[in-house]
Amino acid sequence: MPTPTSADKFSFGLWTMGWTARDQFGLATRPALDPVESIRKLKDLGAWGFTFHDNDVVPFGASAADRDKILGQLTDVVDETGLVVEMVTTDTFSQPVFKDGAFTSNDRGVRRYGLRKVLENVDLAGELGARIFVMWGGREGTEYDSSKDLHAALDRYAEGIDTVASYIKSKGYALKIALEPKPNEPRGNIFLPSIGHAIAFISRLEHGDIVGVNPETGHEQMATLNYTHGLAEAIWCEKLFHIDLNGQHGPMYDQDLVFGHGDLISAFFTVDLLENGFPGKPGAYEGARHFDYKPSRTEHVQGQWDSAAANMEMYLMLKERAVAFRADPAVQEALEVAGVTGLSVPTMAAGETIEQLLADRTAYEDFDVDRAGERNYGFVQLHQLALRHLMGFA
Ligand code: 3MF
Ligand code: MG
Ligand code: MG
Ligand code: MG
Repeated sequence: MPTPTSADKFSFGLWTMGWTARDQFGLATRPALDPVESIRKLKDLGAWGFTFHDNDVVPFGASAADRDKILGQLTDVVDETGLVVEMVTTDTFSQPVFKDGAFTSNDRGVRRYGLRKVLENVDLAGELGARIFVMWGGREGTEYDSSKDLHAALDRYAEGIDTVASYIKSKGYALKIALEPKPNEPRGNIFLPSIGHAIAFISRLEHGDIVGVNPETGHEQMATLNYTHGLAEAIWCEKLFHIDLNGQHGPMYDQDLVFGHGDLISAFFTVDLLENGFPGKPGAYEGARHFDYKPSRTEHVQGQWDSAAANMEMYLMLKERAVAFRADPAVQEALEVAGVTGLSVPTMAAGETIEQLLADRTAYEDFDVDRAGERNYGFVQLHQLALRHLMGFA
């Protein structure tokens, strides 16, 4: 089995394997893990970095003295292990105060409080040298459309993000914001439900230059969207700043399974895209391979760590297969036959004008549409080759 090293840039949220498995219907099934011990354990397993919400390490409402003590312990273990704090995020969803959102709450006092909580955490992220500040607005949304002025909600959301971005710039932190889309859960409908919605929103911001996205596998799949396509568009827009990898079985609750334990074929093509898809192109993703999963409620401490290791193993096994897939001469030939390689040839000739295209009879009047309609693209055979590689039969 391939084993992870820091060069693989694997990273975990402390809330992931640390989840005590309290859910809608049941109590916690295991004790909370000590963040300091978790960081040591992640290092032993071969991870490169870790991430956290403010309240994963500092309890909500802790005194300044307690906060400083806890953060001191955190920086000590960072020095000891050499693990990288690559991303920091703020919890604006757990506490009752945020039940109608933080930046888009109908209550202006809550909005101002939410903004202050986030700005405090930006300072922490900046001081710890994190490069990415994820914002998942899990409570920004509605159950009932009558409850929200939707235009004003988007104005307030943009105002909030722009305020945070302008604060980052004014402080000179090397931080970029990554918005995390999710269609629903815990709200009935969450604002910025998909990668595409988030990218369109970012284009309307004043400080959108330092704002991108943090797409999560399961979040897109809950909305029946293709995660790999979403990543590709985010890269193409030069907006893929971070990723949350995990597993999901189609449109149901947010399962947060181990990466590859949901839709394995989709996971294969996600890894193929990340490893082989855009090397050297503008926006190519070089950040952490970050996992946002949950050990299932049936697991106790051993299962928590086994599942963390499984994420990295899945990624590396898929990477090995994706690299072999691309290197296989039979695959290269099938890609040619299928026209995959030909898609990078511009449709218009170099320097060709629209007038010249309109005058080109071979493009239209004399084009053999019947013959083109009879082309066998061979996509099924190409996919079969991919699956042979995925299943180890190539
Ligand atoms: C919820 C999530 C969140 C975000 C996190 C920011 C608790 O479905 O995915 O995890 O990822 O808040 O990173
Ligand atoms: Mg999630
Ligand atoms: Mg999830
Ligand atoms: Mg997530």
